[in-house]
Amino acid sequence: MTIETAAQLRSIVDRAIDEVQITDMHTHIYDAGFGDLLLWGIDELLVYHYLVAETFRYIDMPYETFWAMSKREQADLIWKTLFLDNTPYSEACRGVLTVLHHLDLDVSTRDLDAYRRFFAGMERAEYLDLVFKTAHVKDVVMTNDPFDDLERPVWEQGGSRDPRFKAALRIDPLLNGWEDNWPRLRDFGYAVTAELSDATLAEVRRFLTDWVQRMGALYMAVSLPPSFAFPEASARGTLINECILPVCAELNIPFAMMIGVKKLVNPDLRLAGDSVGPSNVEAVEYLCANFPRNKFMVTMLDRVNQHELCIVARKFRNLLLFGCWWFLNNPVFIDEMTRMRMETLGVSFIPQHSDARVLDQLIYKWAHSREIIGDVLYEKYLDIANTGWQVTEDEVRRDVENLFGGYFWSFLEKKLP
Ligand code: RAT
Ligand code: ZN
Repeated sequence: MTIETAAQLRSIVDRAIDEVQITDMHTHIYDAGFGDLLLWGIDELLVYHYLVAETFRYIDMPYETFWAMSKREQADLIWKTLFLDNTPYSEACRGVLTVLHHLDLDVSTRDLDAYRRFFAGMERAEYLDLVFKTAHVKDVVMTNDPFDDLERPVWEQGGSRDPRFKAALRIDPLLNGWEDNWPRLRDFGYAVTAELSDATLAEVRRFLTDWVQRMGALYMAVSLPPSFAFPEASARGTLINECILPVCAELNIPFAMMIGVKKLVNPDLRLAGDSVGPSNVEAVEYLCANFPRNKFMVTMLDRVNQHELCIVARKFRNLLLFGCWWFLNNPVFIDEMTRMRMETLGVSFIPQHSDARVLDQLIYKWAHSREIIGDVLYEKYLDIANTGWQVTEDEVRRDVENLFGGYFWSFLEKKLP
């Protein structure tokens, strides 16, 4: 192929990537109706748990001293440690700089107070619009936990009203801590007991159905440890089998499993204290094979699981892979995983979600990922162009639309026979 054709292809891909409006299918941000649950601004960006973990690589301060500090003091310390005393090129540090840069703030001044003044002058609703526009995001899926005492009352009073924010019912407390959490279900008005009798299981199904409907949840989701197995003689195994899968099938919504997190290996770090371990892909294979009428969305945290998971997705149309999750949300892994997935699955996967906890993070997570995904896509088109295959601009746009949200929405609509 000629250099001119390659350059033309590059600009078609760049244009499509630049113009696509993204659906971000897994975040931890909330619409303004959730009040203080919506985090934004420079101090929130700095106290992001990814940066807390990195800061403790350099400081000897006792953990309790750090946690006793105000948010502003923590942000000051993190700024000094990671941005001034050291060079901020880790992915999470670079992200803060990308956000400031996209907001037209001058990062060369290193003037934290000036950045604070910029955010203090912003009105929340106006800023929310600006972030969505700058990030090229049209809608996001939240993570919604009815066991959260700050969040539950908002839903009980009518819930999310901003149509850009969609819900996902998160059920970690149910599946990962039945023994501790079943009394809470009883407090919510469901007649359950510790023992998973038929009556209790029926009440759990009623709870799930009520909450999916109340939230308009697009899917149910859980994060799971590396030891996750299925089938399994445990409360979690029984609840998945008897409650989650039947309710998801009945309501035709996917069950999203995020597998591979080792919770609190260092509890002193709090939210930053979780780690990773290789998981058992066979549990996913078993679920897909034995519940063909259920739809599953899966992401795994350990790099070593990614190839096997791609192959399982080739075998089961009821499985949709998504995102480069958490410790894999680094350029090196996004590049590798996107290539591997494109080479094994074509365009039938969701390359990325943001996992943003702070509104502004939508800007950097998507700026960084769009660039990498665009580069990989261009190379893939180039490879087939070298055989003489001509890809049209409309086809490039179709693929990009699918990768950045279209495929997610069609999977939600899919009805399996
Ligand atoms: O990426 C994160 O911020 C993690 O702390 C988790 O929230 C993870 O993404 C999850 O959804 O469990
Ligand atoms: Zn998450």
